[in-house]
Amino acid sequence: MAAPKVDYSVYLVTDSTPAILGDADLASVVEQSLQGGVTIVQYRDKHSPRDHVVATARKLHQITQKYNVPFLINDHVDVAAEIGCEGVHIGQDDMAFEEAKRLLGEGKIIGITASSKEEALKAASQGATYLGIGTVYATSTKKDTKSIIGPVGVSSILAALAAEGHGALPTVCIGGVNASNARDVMRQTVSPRKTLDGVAVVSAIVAARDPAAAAREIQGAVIGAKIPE
Ligand code: TZP
Ligand code: MG
Repeated sequence: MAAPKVDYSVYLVTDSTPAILGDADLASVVEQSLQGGVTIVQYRDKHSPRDHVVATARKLHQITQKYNVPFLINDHVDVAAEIGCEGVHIGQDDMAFEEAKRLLGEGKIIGITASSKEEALKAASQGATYLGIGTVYATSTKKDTKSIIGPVGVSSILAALAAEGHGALPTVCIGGVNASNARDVMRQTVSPRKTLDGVAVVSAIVAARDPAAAAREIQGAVIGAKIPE
């Protein structure tokens, strides 16, 4: 069975570090963001032991299911297979795509990070469900970002995808996106025959005083940018 149709407009990527989450409760932040209109959630946890990741993933998955929103796990493909969530997001240095597909089985979402045309085209031809393109703007959330490619870099990756027959592959951009620049990034990255499907956001929602309001504002900006004026 093919993976179901997904709305990538407002893609929340979580962060449990004190610098971003502060003393807030992650499950509560995720639920508030869903109330504000987040359309897909990725649980990203680079530091916790596996048993904590499994327990948190189960808890967050229960919440996203109430909102009928897909729940993905970053890196931990085995945990995604164990809890039966909707998919995973993997980077260029993580588990190979084919191995992730074998572990998860059919019908799951496998997103891949791409920061260059080469990475994007390789991921697309392997059969990635969607691409996370970036880093678009400077961010302090991820320390090892390879390069800041800007809207121009995103746009040229989109153009290359379209030119190679991957115009229908869903794409989001990531890195430094917030309510103030979401509309611009959606607009500025448009390339012939291909636009972004949404924006992926960490700190602008997780570190927000009001995650629901932050998500709502970003949703408004993305939807506004999708409607031609
Ligand atoms: N990949 C590229 S940038 C990034 C990831 C996971 C972090 C983006 O965080 P923020 O807070 O939305 O800038
Ligand atoms: Mg990774």
